[in-house]
Amino acid sequence: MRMALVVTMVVLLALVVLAPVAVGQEIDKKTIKVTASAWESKDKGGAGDFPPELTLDGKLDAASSWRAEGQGQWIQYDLGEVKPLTELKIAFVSGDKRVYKIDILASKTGEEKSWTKIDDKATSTGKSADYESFKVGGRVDARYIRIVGFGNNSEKFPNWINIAEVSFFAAPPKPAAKPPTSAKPATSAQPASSAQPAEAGGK
Ligand SMILES: [Ca+2]
Repeated sequence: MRMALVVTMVVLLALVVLAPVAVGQEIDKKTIKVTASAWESKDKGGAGDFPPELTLDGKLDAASSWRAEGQGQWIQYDLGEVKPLTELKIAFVSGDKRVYKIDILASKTGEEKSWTKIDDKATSTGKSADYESFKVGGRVDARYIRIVGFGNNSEKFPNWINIAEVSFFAAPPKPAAKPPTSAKPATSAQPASSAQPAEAGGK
């Protein structure tokens, strides 16, 4: 009897511990706009065209990437509105062979002085060409995200930033607000959830 109880407790505990923690929901890439400081293109003598839009097409292969040469080249995303970002995932070209160095910055307005660095000289693992996760200090409210490249450790192309794909994740939306159709008195007063403290502010 007692054994059964223990087993039950262990199973319940495991269920609680293993329950997936919702980091965030992926933002639909079709709603994101992107631009960049520069990119490799045929008309500038490049091997092909690698504009920033190729980081939002869902394809991780090298042919579908943004590529730019030089320290400090950047790619910038506009999420359309300020969103509570929880995570970024970046897939680098030859990410299983190269360690890339990047800064990640966030802004609510995109204005020059509004940028906050949320990752300072972060590095990719050099072990995966798949998505790699970059935390954003727990959570950061941002509309614009800029990734700045500072080269990689390859011998042939150390000055390049080559990103195959980027995905953005935001905290789930708050419980749906009642549609403003009903003229009933507002019995469901605004829950205290709108007063979330910025507990996990970007550091
Ligand atoms: Ca791509």
